[in-house]
Amino acid sequence: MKHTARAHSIFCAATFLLSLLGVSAAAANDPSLQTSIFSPESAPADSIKHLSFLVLGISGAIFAVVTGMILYATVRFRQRVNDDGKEPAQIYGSNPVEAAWTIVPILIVVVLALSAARVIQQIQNAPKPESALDVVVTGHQWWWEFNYPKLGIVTANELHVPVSGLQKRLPTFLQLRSADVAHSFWVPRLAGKTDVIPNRHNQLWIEPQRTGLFVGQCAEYCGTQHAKMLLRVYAHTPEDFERWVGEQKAVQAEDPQVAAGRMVFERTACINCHTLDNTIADGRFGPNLSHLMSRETLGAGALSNSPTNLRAWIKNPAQFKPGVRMPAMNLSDSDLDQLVAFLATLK
Ligand code: HEC
Ligand SMILES: [Cu+2]
Repeated sequence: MKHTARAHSIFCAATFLLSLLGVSAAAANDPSLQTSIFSPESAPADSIKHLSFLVLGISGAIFAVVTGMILYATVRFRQRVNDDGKEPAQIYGSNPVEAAWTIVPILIVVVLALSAARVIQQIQNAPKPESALDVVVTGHQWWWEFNYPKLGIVTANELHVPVSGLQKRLPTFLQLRSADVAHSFWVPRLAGKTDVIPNRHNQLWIEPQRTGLFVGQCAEYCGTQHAKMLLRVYAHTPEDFERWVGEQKAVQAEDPQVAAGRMVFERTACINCHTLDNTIADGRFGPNLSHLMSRETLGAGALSNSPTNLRAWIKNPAQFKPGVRMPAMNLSDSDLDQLVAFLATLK
């Protein structure tokens, strides 16, 4: 019994430490879901890792010295059987000792502050190359809008960017805005977290060096569904990125087979909150639904995207995100089927 209890507490402590590092059980199975700041894949995240090693090194050394001295004192000066009960020698005021424990900590703090300031400066003032991609990111309760102004693309929750090469740098510069409350944009393997604040434009840049999926989340409590305000960043080869851009810009031909579903969409309040190319829908309150099916998730990562899940979402979004800003529209089953058949064609 004792053994299992101890094994259990060791396990708990280990999971706790791992969770501090952002390594969850899911991440162990799927490396693309890893969010550790210790495995950076982009320049700003890399500088942050180096800085954190320095900070952890210095604090680790302080920890070792302090703990060592406490342990030494506890053992060396513990009460013994033949204790004479007298007070030890009382020593007051040693100038060298006072000076040492004032100056040394000041030096340590100065070193930490200056190294942090240098990294912050390097990241914030990094020159923006001509080739950089611009994206305006808007945080909403509880989803992300990604607007590529030069490309004329608006999408949600899943950011697509090219990887940067050694010959040609292709960083992505994100301008962060908020439509409502304070949020925070954080993809740990790509860059440090940056607050998204109403009436303020913050900037952040990422420069992934390899293709793949990098996950993140809103890192500032922003209301009930803050935990389901997830982020996905897909880094593509420049060719694949161009292909994605082409697909997003392509105008969808009207499919007569789903005309009924299209009618349901256009005569329902969906159009007040959502934009959809080629329809009268131009709402800005919810995600842009053009090319909806090119996304892997719905509701900012609340569920994976498939016609079945899409139907369940529209029927009652609050079952996946209680308090969500999209109401259940109480459509009849046949309307719902037609609507989903139509939305499923938005590739
Ligand atoms: C009052 C505004 C409003 C109305 C009306 C509305 N929606 Fe939404 N919708 C939203 C908001 C806000 C979200 C984002 C929810 C979230 O992720 O937290 C959303 C999300 C969605 C999503 C998921 C998109 C994504 O990429 O994650 C779909 C699909 C969708 N709505 C379809 C519809 C359809 C179809 C209708 C009409 C039957 C409709 N909505 C009506 C506001 C609305
Ligand atoms: Cu948020």
